Amino acid sequence: MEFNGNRFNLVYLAVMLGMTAMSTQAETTSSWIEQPSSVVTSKDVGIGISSPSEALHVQGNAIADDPLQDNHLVTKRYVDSIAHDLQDSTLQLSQQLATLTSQYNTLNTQYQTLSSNLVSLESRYNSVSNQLLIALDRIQALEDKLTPVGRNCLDIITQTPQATTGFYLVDPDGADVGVQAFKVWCDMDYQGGGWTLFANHKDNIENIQVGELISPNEFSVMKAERWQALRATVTGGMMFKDEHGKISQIYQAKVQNANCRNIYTEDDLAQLSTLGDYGLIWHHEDTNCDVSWDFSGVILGDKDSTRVQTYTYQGASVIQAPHSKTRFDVWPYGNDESSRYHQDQLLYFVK
Ligand SMILES: [Ca+2]
Repeated sequence: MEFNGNRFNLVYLAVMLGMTAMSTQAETTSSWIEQPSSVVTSKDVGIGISSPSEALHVQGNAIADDPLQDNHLVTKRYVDSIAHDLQDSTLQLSQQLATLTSQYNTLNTQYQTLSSNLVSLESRYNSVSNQLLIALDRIQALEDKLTPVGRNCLDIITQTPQATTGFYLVDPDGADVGVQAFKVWCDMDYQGGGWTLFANHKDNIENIQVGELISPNEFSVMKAERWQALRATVTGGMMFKDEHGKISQIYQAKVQNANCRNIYTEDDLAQLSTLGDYGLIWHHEDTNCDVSWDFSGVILGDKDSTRVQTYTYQGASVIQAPHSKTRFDVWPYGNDESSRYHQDQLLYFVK
């Protein structure tokens, strides 16, 4: 065992001083410590015998079993007791260190095991996730095969009368030609169903967005090539459903015979040409095409520059001017010439 603390050094020095003094005056030297010759050789202290064992109290420096003051030197018994105490403390600390080392080793082993298990679990999780994704892809493929595919929603409900309102796969221009089949939202309830949603729009849209999937939950319009393929299949006309469930309609004859603009002249729903202050997807007017007092129309308009000023309050509206002879076939807005007083949003369907 080694004692390197300052306390031991002080004790050691004190003992040496004490023994030097004793040897100088009595020519006798304690046998319990080696006495360096360089320390102080003359001190006013009492002299012990060859094996001092009792406290000696003297004037000046003192040799004491119980050193309490700065000028006390210490006895071997004191040094032994301190050494014994240090031995005990060191032993206890060693035992605690051994215990802690053992506990650390145990915990470290457990940690290694848990780490290994975690790696294994992560690996299994990744494996299962991949298998799940593969399975979901297969389910989707099967669903697509099971879903009835038609040219439009009317085709689907004709083939499958029990079809309910929701998303279906359509290929308006037929398989393997033109556009690829794509999903559409079909209203299969109103007037026997078969209505295909091609736009969802509201007032105050600065720029119309083209959507991959046109749904009642997102404002967007159908891609141009899909719209062109879909409109070629229309046989029943148009329907517009506002956010309150109110429905307006134009039957197919009027859709086809609009003299100013109809769905067959507007190829890109996101880039409708404007007339006056409107972006119109359908427009019939008794005289001229200047959207004056005798026209009916369906607005699918956005700002798209500063040219259109009415987009903020009737970007999605239907209009039949008071003197228009061409009326909507279904008009739920009373005597008002514009639906803008009653609604802000429209779902645009064809059938
Ligand atoms: Ca096709």
